[in-house]
Amino acid sequence: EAARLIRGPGSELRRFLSVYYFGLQEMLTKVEILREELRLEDDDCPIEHVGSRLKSFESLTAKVARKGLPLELDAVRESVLDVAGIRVVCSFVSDVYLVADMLTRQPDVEVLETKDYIAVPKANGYKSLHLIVRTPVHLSTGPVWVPVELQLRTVAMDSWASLEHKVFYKWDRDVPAELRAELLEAAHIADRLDATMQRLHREVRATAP
Ligand code: 0O2
Repeated sequence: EAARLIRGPGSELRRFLSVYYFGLQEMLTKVEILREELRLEDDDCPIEHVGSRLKSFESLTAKVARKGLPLELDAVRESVLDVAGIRVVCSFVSDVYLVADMLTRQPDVEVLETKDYIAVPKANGYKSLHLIVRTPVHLSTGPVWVPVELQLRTVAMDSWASLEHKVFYKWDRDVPAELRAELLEAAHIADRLDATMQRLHREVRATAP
């Protein structure tokens, strides 16, 4: 999908998006190397799966409109920091912070913004750790630091978020109150699952032969 977007028509947009595509590849490589290394050390890898996307042109223009910005590439460059996005799904809540720390300790990864929706969930029940980081991409003209949004969450949080996302768009952002309440209850169930899995994980680590 990302590769298709940068080959599309419109060279200015193509150049604009290509820089995010390169930033995405750089950051993705860091995540994949970390994942491989941790997997080699221990079969019990804290990263379950990794996804990535370049924001679609439709989603980008909708966000620009929501923020009341002009549809100009300079304004978008300054104000939309999630054009490139990576989702890292981890086994346990503690792994989310462990992996975030391992990635952001790298000298060429600079944290621009942190939103910890695990510590302070959104009112609808959404939980994830969001980081905006930037990393250098070495172009023919020199280095360009590219922002990438990292979303880190557990399997339970991910499963809740993907269902909620579908419901949200199915109802065109206007989800009936009853359904919202059920989604909130489901988020609490996901929390309890995470807490139990975390406790079992600790017990197994402490007692396994
Ligand atoms: P898509 O399709 O993922 O691109 P800001 O960027 O700070 O101006 P924003 O975009 O609200 O404001 O930032 P935030 O809160 O960090 O959320 C950005 C992304 O997090 C969203 O991207 C979703 O992927 C995810 N997200 C945030 N809140 C929710 C939620 O309540 N439910 C679900 N399922 N996902 C959420 P986009 O831009 O919406 O879309």
